[in-house]
Amino acid sequence: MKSFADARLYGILDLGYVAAADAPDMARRMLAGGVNILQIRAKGLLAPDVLALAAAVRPFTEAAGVPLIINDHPFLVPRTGADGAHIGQDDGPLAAARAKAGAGKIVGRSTHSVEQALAARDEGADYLGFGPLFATPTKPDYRPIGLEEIARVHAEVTDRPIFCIGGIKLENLPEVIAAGARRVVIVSGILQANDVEAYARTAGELLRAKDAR
Ligand code: TZP
Ligand code: MG
Repeated sequence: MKSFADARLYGILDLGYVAAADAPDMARRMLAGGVNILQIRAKGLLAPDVLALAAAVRPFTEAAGVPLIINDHPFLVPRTGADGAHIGQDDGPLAAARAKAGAGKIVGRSTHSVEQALAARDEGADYLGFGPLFATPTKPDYRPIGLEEIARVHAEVTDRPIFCIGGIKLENLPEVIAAGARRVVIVSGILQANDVEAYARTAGELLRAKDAR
């Protein structure tokens, strides 16, 4: 598996946008476009269906050397051979998720403020989601953070990868990067692109260009 620390573009296979039957092929296209992490997010599915989906996607992430993360259901991680779990603010202590996911697995947490980011760091999250930066139909009912807090969260949390998320598209990615983001999650932008592979590749290039500066 490629280094998690090098990851810049985090893609989410969100079944709010993709039919389950199309999900493995969508995963293949996202990986061909170079997403560095792939999460399965299937809010409406029961655990057995998430398990089946993870089993179908797993060969693609494995071939690409990309970590497969399961949103919610940390207990599915050892059963599917996934690489980790992602939990939200309402999903209990990180240690409980880590115990279910198993030794050596990645556990990340969604955060919606700098204070939550510090708390997630302190409880040992392997990475943080930080957002939504902008209002987004993928996660309605959340107040957008805006761009100003990006610099502050990176100044305060320096020892954990931070993935900015929420309403990020190719159109606004340059300003998100200019505001201080090094890593991002793009959900609907990638999943609704005419050319998924090209969209992801362009996003990855924009993020890597920042490293070269
Ligand atoms: N957490 C914060 S915003 C968000 C999640 C899961 C959704 C991001 O989706 P999109 O479509 O890239 O705005
Ligand atoms: Mg959750």
